[in-house]
Amino acid sequence: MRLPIVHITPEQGSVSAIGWAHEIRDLGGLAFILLRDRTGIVQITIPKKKVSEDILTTFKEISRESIISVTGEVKSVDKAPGGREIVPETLTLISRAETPLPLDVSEKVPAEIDTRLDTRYLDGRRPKITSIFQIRSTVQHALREFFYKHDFIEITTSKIVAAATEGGTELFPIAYFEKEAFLNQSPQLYKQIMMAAGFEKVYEIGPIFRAEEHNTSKHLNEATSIDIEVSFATHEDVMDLLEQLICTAYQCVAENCERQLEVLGLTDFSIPKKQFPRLSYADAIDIAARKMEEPIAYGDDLGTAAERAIGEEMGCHYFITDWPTAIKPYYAMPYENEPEICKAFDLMHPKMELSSGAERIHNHDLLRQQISAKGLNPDNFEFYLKPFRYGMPPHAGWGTGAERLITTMLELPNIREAVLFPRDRHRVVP
Ligand code: AMO
Repeated sequence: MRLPIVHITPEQGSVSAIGWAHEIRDLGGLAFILLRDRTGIVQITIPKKKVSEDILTTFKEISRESIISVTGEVKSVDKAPGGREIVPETLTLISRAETPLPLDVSEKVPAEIDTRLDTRYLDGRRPKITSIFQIRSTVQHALREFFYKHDFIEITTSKIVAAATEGGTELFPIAYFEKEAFLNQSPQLYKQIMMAAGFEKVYEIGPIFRAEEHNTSKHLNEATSIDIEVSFATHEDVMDLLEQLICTAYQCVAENCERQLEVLGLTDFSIPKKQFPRLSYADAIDIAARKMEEPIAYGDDLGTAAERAIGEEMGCHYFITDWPTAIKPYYAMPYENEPEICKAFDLMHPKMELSSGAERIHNHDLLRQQISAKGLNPDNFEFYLKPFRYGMPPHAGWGTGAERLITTMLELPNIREAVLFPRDRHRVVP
């Protein structure tokens, strides 16, 4: 196996290293190449009078971002990155990069996000970008470990479906032989069916597709949803689980990604404190009405301006609970004594919504009624409704946007920064 650059030390004597030519400097009698891999940078120092003709010929052919390999003695040098340099005994050009480069990897020349997304193959070489996705990988690992420890079963449900879950709009139709089909908006119906199937605790981390027209810094047309569903649980139970999970994800990043956080300039990275405040929807509306210029009233959805106003006041992660039944999906359980309010919640970061969830209706007739009340045809939901007739346990769950979790955790200016190949209103390539 090759030696990652971060592990090269002067004590090793002779080493071989391989990576990208990050910077090339020719000072006449002396030349330098900064050799980079995803772990770091090491300096190759070429004293022209002391190295072979072959090395000098190869040096002339190397362009920035070419792949090169080197063997040679490692020496301590104070001024070089990591305090060491390699004086080459051999130098090989393995894969030459054309010039000019479509993007400056060294970040000396700033680039627009569109250019960066078009050239992820270069953008991804930037330490900041690598760090974002290393942290995302750490978070997903932490989530899976958390679910495994809490006895969840990981499920994978179909993304090709015949029915809408979150209402009748925002679906991408697809050509599916002679049938009408869509890309799934949420695993909602399937995770509930698995409660009927007796799985008790399930989770899925997978894609969701939303044909939302708006092109904003927090919406994607293809996002990753972290979904759970738990039998014999209330909305309170799954809210507790959610805040525990968020804290665990932050904790895991703090413990394992110190270098990446430093690269991103997040030296004051802090772990959210439990218990997150629980604010009722009615109180949330009061705050928004007080702080916002535009009018807002009980029964309105919370738009971006309202979310910002309330988030500013709260200043930390918080839940909005007890939503009007009329503005939450049909599957949310209404309070028995006050059915115009339901046991639904949103988890909010001061900047945006992270999750939605609810205790669900487990009574077949009530669910049918709520589907009709939303103007949907219950006959189209027969595959979903039928399981409610054969012993459906009470259950609750939530869905959390993975990209929003990363965007808020790393204070990224745009959700697209948390996705390798974002899909938005204008972008389907690459
Ligand atoms: P909801 O529609 O609120 O709830 O989605 C849950 C979470 O998914 C993320 N999300 C998005 N992220 C980026 N771009 C989008 N277009 C987008 N749409 C959603 C958000 C959001 O909070 N079935 C319910 C969940 C449940 O009750 O279990 C649902 O899908 O972070």
